[in-house]
Amino acid sequence: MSENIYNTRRKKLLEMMDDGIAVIASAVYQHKSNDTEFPFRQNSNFRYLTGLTEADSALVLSKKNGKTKQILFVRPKDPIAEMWAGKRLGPDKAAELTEVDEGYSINDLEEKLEELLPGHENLYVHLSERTDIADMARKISASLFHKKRAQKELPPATIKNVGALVERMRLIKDETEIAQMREAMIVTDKAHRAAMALAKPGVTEQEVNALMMYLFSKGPSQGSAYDNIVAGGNNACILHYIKNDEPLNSGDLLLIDAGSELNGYATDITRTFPVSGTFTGIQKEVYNIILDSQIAAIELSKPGNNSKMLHAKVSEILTQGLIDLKVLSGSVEENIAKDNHRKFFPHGTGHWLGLDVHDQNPYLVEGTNEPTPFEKGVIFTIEPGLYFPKELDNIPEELKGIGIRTEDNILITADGHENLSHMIPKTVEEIEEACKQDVKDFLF
Ligand SMILES: [Mn+2]
Repeated sequence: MSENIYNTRRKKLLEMMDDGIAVIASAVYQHKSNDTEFPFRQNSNFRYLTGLTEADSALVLSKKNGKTKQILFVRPKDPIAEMWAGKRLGPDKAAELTEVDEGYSINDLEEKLEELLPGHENLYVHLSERTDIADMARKISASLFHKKRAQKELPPATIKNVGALVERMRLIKDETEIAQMREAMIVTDKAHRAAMALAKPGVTEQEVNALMMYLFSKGPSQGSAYDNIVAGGNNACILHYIKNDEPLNSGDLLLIDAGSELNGYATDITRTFPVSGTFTGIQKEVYNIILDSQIAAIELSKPGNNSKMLHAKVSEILTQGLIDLKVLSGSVEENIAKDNHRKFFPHGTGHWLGLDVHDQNPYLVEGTNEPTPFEKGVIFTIEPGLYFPKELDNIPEELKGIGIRTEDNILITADGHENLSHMIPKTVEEIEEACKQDVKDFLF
């Protein structure tokens, strides 16, 4: 039997660790009200290292005198609790499934840590997630200094961030991870096409969102990776507009930023298209400026390059566009030097993508101010946009109420890139064609 991928990842993490003990906690249920909870989402680092989606669990990895041990703590079997809230694996089954050395009840974590901590130089915890677990481990470590039995083997005296190590591993996606994202992208493509087919004057943002949620949930994806943005007209100028409750108007554009999620892996796609199916002259002009900048950034996506280079290229093309549109005057260089373009392009060009929609991977080379160079297996978004809110003074009247963004998901390959979302309509012609499709084609 081949070793499971999660075991391979844990072994790699153990190799990266100095002598020490790591405690990596799962997510816990978040209380909503009375006896109900918010939808559960597993902690991404814990999922990456175990594949488990159970709440209230912890992984402990020990590396001491050249020997390693992997221990998993999960909720114990409990027939009554399971009758209400679903099956639990239990410690034995969870240990077997994940190929760790030992499995225990999560109720024993504190007691076991007292036994396990002595003799390790470093305590690895996450410094910003499940800080209750980090605090607990640190307190146990401190109390052990005062106990007699700790005289021979001292508890760890140094705290290190395990998140930094796991998140560096997560930067490079392996084939299983890429496969999840490819599959999710098929659904995301379908949902964006369905939205283009459904949208017309009088239909609401809410209805378009509902259709996309239906398709994301129907599968094989398992819902949306983040709160969908379905923003008609001027609403597109609110970058994180998630109210999605207004009617769509003739002559307006509709900006949709929405992606499905599969087994925790996110897709993150934005398309902007005309509500009535045809771009106006000025909409087309702005759209193509953004598209040109995006295509230029995609072309720069290859090993060795970095996000800063892409952002510089996008900023240059968008700023030239703003000059052509008579929004800015002067040269590209002086406008960029004064950050004048930031008023209309206030966000970054993209972000890492993976188990989290804004994947927790390092943006800088450790200990430097240098951007992380692209290498085979990294995945990120490229999402330039321009926004001209109605409320803005001193811009041409015809631009007011236009907000456009185009976003694709890019995988770096050995000698270039692959656009994972290449199939989703993007040029003016492709979009106008997709708007003509019958929405019934997407329903069942
Ligand atoms: Mn994005």
